[in-house]
Amino acid sequence: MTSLTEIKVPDVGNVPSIDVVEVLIKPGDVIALDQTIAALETDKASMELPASAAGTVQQVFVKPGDKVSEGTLIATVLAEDAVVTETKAVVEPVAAPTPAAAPAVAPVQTPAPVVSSVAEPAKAQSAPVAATHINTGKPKPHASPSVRLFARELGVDMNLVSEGSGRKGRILKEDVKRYVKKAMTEGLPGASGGAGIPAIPAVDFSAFGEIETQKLSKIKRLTGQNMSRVWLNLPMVTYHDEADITDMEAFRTQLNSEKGKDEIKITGLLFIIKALVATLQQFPSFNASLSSDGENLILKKYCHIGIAVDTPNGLVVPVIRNANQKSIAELAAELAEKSAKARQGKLMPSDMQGGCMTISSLGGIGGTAFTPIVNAPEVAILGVTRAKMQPVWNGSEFVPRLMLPLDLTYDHRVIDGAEGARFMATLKLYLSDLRRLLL
Ligand code: CAO
Repeated sequence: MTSLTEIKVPDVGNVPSIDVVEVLIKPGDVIALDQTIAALETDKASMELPASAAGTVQQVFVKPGDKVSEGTLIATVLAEDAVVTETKAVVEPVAAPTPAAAPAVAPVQTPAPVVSSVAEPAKAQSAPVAATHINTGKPKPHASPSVRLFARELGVDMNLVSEGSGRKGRILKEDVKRYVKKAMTEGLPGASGGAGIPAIPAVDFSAFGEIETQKLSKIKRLTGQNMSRVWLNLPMVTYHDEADITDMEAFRTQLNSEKGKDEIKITGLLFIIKALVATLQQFPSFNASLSSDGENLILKKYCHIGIAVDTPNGLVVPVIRNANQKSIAELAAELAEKSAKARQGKLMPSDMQGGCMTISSLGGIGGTAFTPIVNAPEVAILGVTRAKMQPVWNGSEFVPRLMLPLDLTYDHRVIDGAEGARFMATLKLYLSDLRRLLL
């Protein structure tokens, strides 16, 4: 059964002239019950007009700029099994201009608000922003439904968008765009920890004892911003395993015993770089980055490895270019030079750009495992902690083997668990038998 139903302006409290600000439907649209179909505005309030019937829009009788009043026909709808309710406008107070003397929480008087007959679940569906709204004590921002929808699509909390540039402080699309641009370039405002997450509240620590405030170094501040951005943007998984480096260590010790006093010593990290580049060549999706729109994987034909270096000013990541083409001696010289430069604060920005994958080695300090954060837009990072002699079962007996803990964190949008495990298995194979690097 179908029937033609009229949607009219409901009783909004004896207001003779209401402006049509926006019309959100056109003939042919299929609309749901309570879907917002128009934005109306009086001197004192902004209203979202919900559909009083579901079905296909036949004709729309108003356009933005029209003046309407109670009973004005807005649209006709061909309703199937027509469920028709009495239309009730959802009225929002106008946020501005609020009289300066009025308490911040007091909304401007609205025309006798209409008591909504819409069921509670339907209300919750039509107002998702309100459902997640952090109570700032301020009146709800004044904006049309399409601007709210736009903000919702971008994940913007309308309450954080400062005063709108439209009439009576109405928030326009441009204001939302400006807010997003600001958030992208300057970080999200102090009122929020990012992505709408409430910030950790400020605490007066001096209330509990003596304190001293130290300014963070620029590197620490930038690292902090970058880490937070990566943490919020990347779904990361860390996979842990151990490589048997007993033979590698014997080889390394032998090489170092052959070296003169002033020659650069070979550390295990150099073999790890070698093994990593060989593994990367077998797993191109690890030597890659996601395009910024998330649509494409950009595979890199070069293999530049970043090495996290601990400095007095904080963490920096110099990059060893074309690490796959360098010998252990060349890698040793370059790592020594770059880590010295890093600790003296002499690295140039170009020394830290273009990395394909990063190694973060804490092995010189200790540890059994950790969960390094991917150095995005790279898609994976390898963490290394301290090698330890362990009893390993060889099938007939326990034998002492030097085991190196490895932690592989990857961006799960690009790499799945099985691929991560296979990557680690290959890396372990190279580390446990360096001869395989010759193959
Ligand atoms: N297991 C056991 N011993 C290890 C080891 C490991 N996994 N890794 C290093 N060692 C040993 C080295 O062999 C060396 O021993 P000797 O003094 O007997 O020769 C000693 O520890 C110191 O090594 P190192 O750290 O100076 O040298 P490296 O090549 O292993 O690392 C560098 C170089 C620059 C990566 C390192 O000095 C560094 O800065 N690491 C910190 C990285 C970091 O901060 N990561 C955290 C990032 S996430 O916040």
